[in-house]
Amino acid sequence: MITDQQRRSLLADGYLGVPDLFTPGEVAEVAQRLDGLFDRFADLPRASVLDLGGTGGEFGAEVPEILYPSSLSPGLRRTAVFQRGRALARRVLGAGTWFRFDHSIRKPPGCGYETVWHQDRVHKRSGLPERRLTIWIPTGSVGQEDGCMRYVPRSHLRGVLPHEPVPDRRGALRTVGVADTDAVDVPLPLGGAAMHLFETVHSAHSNSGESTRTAWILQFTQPRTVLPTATLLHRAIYFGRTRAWRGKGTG
Ligand SMILES: O=C(O)CCC(=O)C(=O)O
Repeated sequence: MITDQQRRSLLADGYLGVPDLFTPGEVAEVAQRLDGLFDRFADLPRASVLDLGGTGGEFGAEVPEILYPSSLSPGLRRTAVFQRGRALARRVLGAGTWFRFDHSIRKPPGCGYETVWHQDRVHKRSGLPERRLTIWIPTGSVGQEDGCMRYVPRSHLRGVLPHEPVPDRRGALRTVGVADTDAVDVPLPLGGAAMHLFETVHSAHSNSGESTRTAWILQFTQPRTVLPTATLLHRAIYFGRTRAWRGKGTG
């Protein structure tokens, strides 16, 4: 768990790196489940997969992303990593905090794509006032060369900033005018996690290393509000499209 001082630092700077949130065994359980999904990436429901690489690249080979992996492999929500992540989010955001979304992004060795600068709030569908905490959990140690996260300190205090589409990148929206020199890298050992707030400007490095970089990313929100019709509809369509796959014994 995090200390009072770490909580204050997260709320003041908009991000926090914690080196020792989980044991290697706890992370290994998550890694095994995510690997099982990435191994079957081509067979996953269309609604569950994206590729964040170049528009001309081979889908699934560049920067594969799985949406709601814990719906496809429900055992993920029973892991110590999920339980502790949720407890941490409640400690940071307070009562009424609930799990909103998870995804997993993989960068194969030599992946030349950085995750572009952005604020998560820009991708928000509803106009509801809410606070969110993202917990980014790598399945191995990560340094700059492997694709660790980086943050612009205190950028969450600047409101929603202008974003622009990125030519030749699938679906990417980039915060306008961020300089790399504004940023702080957050390398992590195995068992560590990086976390940030909804408005914090962040990105992740490309993976010039020799290991596959996989991260499980959990988003928690507060307060728990009635979801708007469009969001409910979107979720219903997603869960409808993935129902058949969920029955295939992924635990
Ligand atoms: O894992 C990555 O490359 C980036 C993750 C990220 O930016 C996010 O979850 O908002």
